[in-house]
Amino acid sequence: MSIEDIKHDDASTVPARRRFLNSAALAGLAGAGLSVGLSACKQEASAPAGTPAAAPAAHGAGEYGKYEVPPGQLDEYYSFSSGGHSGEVRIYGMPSGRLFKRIPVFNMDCLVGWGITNESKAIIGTKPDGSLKYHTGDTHHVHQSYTDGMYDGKYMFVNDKIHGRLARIRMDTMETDKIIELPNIQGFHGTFPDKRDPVDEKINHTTRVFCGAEFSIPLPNDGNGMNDPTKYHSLFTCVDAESMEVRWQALIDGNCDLVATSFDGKLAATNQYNTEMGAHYQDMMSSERDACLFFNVARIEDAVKAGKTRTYGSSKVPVVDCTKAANQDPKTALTCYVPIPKNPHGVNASPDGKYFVCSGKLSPTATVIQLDLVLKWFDGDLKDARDAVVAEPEIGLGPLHTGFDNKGNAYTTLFLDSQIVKWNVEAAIQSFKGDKNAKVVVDRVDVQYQPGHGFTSMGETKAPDGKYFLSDNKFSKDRFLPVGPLHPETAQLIDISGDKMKVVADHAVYSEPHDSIIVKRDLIKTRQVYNLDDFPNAIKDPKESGVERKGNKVTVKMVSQAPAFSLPEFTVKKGDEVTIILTNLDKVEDLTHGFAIPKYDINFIVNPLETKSVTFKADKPGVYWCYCTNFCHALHLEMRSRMIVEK
Ligand code: RUQ
Ligand code: CUA
Ligand code: CA
Repeated sequence: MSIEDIKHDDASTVPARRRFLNSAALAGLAGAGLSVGLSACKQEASAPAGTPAAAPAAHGAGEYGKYEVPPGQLDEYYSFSSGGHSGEVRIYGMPSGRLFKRIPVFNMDCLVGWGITNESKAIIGTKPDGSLKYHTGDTHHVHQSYTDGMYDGKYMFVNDKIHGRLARIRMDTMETDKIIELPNIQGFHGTFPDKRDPVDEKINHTTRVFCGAEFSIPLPNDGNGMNDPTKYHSLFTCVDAESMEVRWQALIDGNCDLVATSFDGKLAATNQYNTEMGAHYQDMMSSERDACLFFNVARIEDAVKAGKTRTYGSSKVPVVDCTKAANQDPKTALTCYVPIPKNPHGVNASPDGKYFVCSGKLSPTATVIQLDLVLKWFDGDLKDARDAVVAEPEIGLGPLHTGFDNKGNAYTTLFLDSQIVKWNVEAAIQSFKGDKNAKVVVDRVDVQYQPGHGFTSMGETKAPDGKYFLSDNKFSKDRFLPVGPLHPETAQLIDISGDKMKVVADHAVYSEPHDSIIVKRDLIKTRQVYNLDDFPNAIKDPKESGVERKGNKVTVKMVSQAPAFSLPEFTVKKGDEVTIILTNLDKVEDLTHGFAIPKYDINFIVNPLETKSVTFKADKPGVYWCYCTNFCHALHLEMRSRMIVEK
């Protein structure tokens, strides 16, 4: 084998680190580094030169077959993933990694007409002139509603970091049904539904959603005091899961980042990386410890009931004071600040309900906080909040997010090490107590490259199944065919069912997923056809079709039944405000029609028995062929209606 062959092999067939993390080894190949190159090469000895190896040779092709889903078979899990600054949510099948659906949330989507139809505009929110208030969004954290500590298939909640909005997706249709904007905050990042009522034991399902604000702003943010640091604050927000109204907000010291909730409903928490309240990143890293901030939900709600609140600016939302200064006595305190090392990221609840785990980010540690000790602090029986920390193992560089299996192990993404580390929670606790023999770190596996988020199958319920970990990596570099400067991200599927973690699939995903959840398919029940009665404006009978005029306001009522719209043509006048209401009377599963109007920038779909409407100004005289955009029938191309706009 010549040096040329070795170089070639190193670049194309050793996917584990390839040239990006190990360019030093490659550069050294011609000289002293040769042995490094050769040992890496040996792994692939059986692969002919130039074979683009999709997998390390340690596992044969046959073995990978078991992670594939053959044609016609269904996946075992849904994976619901945030879409980052695409503003959407995505649904994948697992383990296949097949993309099933993109749910528009804060973005516009001309396939379904999200942001185009009147109904979707009303959900997204409009300005007084009827145009959309925002066109952008940044989704990070997707979580489902719970009943009895398990996903109940009812709702999914997702944040918009850019404009501070919370959206709800109903799981039966997998469509966004509510969006609200949180007052008094910026940088709404982590979000988590509660799992049980903190007061009423009988309510064993999600009733609240907690939201953490990452950026501090002057309160109120009205142009006053913009350079006065004492005016800057972050708030933690509680939203009612049913009404989607903000119940209360909590004024805190420092910032919020991600959010976790306890299985007993009593505690919600957020990790804080900026307890310094710095405005520049240097200031945000100045102290050795930041905090995990715990909220005593029942006490906060008592304070709200007792009227111990204030408001800011034009917002009517009651704000309780959860700062340290106002909460000196643990017995009455609303919050508990547990100190943890430098700029933590991520806080995750262990499935046994006992612990929250925070990752160090700038510290190579994970911090295990025992929840009953936090409650003990709130009772005045634990001297120092830091004593609620029961383990702080060194696990590697740049720890971010943690998932759990069903055997007491935690899996943490290590951004800087570009690895997933598997560690045992009880062993970490024993080691913290001084047991030198406790084996904390169980396994490590390289991922490609730099994982941000990671999660296990069913990992955020009380019953994780210990089968898969998905590593959502922040860089894909050379893992896929090049597609120009914007690379896809890599979602890597890791089999965690055995002692050793095994990377078993690379899935390319469009930028930029953050958090996801992996949910067993039998927990999700969708419907395939709408109910006509769900839509107050439904046109239930083709005979109701026609054009109604009131002054210059014109309503066009139409139905679709493959392969025709009920109005082959309709006439309006220049200057009319036209509302088209379209009901799809086809009730066959998967029989969706589209409706596009050339030059009027309109396109939307109607699913079986669904009704949608659009409103626009008929400002251009002429003939406009409205046509069905969604393939529906052998005569799909013939499915049209002629809009005549008279001068
Ligand atoms: S969190 S910055 Cu939303 Cu790890 Cu992705
Ligand atoms: Cu209806 Cu295509
Ligand atoms: Ca800090």
